[in-house]
Amino acid sequence: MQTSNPVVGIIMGSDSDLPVMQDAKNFLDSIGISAEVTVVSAHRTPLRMVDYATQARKRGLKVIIAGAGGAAHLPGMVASLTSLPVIGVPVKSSNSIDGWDSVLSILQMPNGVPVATVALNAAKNAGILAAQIIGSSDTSVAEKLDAFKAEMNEEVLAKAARLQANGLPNSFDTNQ
Ligand code: RP5
Repeated sequence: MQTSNPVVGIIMGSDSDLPVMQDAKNFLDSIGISAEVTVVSAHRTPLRMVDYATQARKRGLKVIIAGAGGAAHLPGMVASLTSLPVIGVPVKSSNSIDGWDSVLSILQMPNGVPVATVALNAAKNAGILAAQIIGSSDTSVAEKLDAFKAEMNEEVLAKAARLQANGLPNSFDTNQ
């Protein structure tokens, strides 16, 4: 259930992208950023895409995350229609040859229309980046992101300690 007006719009070309794109929603939920999720297809619902992109700012969205696979034109076309930041998630979908088609379709934008492209299927990173964009002007979000980074740091130190405890040699003694 949505508790406040969404500030991040997560859109995808098909519901078949949802298993990947869910990671963006999950991350944003975990730090209390309200996000909406829907299907918008650049090729199959072009007018819906225009409506979504052109109304996004008025509706209160601050960042759009757009995922698509194959000939993945959704992120770039949405970016062409709004001045909100657009984060693109290339999805290795049923119609992707090998994922490179989605990556290059989203990454290789012309000058003037950037899409912040994350790695193949990396919707969690899209969620983190959206939070960082919001956190650049929202201290409470920035504090949660700092805590998230501190937690990752601790997890890696714990992994290093486990390797050493299992007898692997380690001459690197900083604990940072
Ligand atoms: C793309 O085609 C979608 O983003 C999806 O990744 C892919 C396959 O779509 P479906 O055939 O599963 O609807 O436009």
